[in-house]
Amino acid sequence: MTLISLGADPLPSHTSRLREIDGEEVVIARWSPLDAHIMPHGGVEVMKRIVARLARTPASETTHHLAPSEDPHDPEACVAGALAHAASPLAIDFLLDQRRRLREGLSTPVAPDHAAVLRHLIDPPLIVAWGPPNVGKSTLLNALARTEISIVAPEAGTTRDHVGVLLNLGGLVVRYADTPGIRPDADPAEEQAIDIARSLVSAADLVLWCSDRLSERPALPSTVASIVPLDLRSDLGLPAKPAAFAVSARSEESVLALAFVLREALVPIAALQDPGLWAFWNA
Ligand SMILES: Nc1nc2c(ncn2[C@@H]2O[C@H](COP(=O)(O)OP(=O)(O)O)[C@@H](O)[C@H]2O)c(=O)[nH]1
Ligand SMILES: [Mg+2]
Repeated sequence: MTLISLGADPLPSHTSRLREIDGEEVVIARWSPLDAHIMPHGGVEVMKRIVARLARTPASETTHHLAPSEDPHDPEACVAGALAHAASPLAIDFLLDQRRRLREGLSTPVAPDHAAVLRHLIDPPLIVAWGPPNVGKSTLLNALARTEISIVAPEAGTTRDHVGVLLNLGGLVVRYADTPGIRPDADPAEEQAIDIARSLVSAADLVLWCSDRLSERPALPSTVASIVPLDLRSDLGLPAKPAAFAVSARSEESVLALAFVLREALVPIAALQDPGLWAFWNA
């Protein structure tokens, strides 16, 4: 999202609408006769294209990323700031509704466990795949990125704390880090990669604990916030005692089902449907 000066645009102040700019659907909210926020539903690449397109018009970009919580005494400004840099499309409606709740004087807060996970709408949570080599971890990432779930910003350095690939899992943008897997005869370069993987696991919001029908799930190197055990390459068969979510990269249906499970594990629908006030500026 970006804040721009639009010049002579007919959209009245304090209104918003859906528009198409170069084939991309965007929400435009006009705050004053000269300024508007543009919220593309795509990722960073889409935003870059829109900014480039606007550069060829009388509009000028005035700033990126209003910092949230700039003034905790002005919750509406905090919501506008969070809207400006929220990573997930799912955040837009939820944050806009917070504004309505503020205006209606609602003071009942969202449940504390919901408040914690809703933070993921603004700052993409980290998913790390951990498991032995050759069970299909990298292929799974490719499969996730090739379905309706898009890669949002493949190049490094495009967001704060960017690690891995940004994926849009049905409206929730996540950072996804693939890891090489532990090999007993690892060379020094592999050891280094495994050390990095260990530190990623300890920083993860969710670990995909992977194996396939023939392999064991390797011990996790640290405690983690949340774990989803996976049996990968399920089209080749399942373990004798299946106790995990079965996925085959060859089945788009199972990959989409996994995306839903991951989204639900990170930001459950119940949190999105919490009717309370999400006072994240006080957190
Ligand atoms: N049949 C089948 N083969 C797969 C699947 N996923 C990966 N593979 C194959 O398994 C091998 C190892 O996959 P890879 O993603 O490199 O494993 P990683 O080392 O865990 O990242 C490759 O030959 C893949 O083509 C799957 O879902 N089904
Ligand atoms: Mg791999």
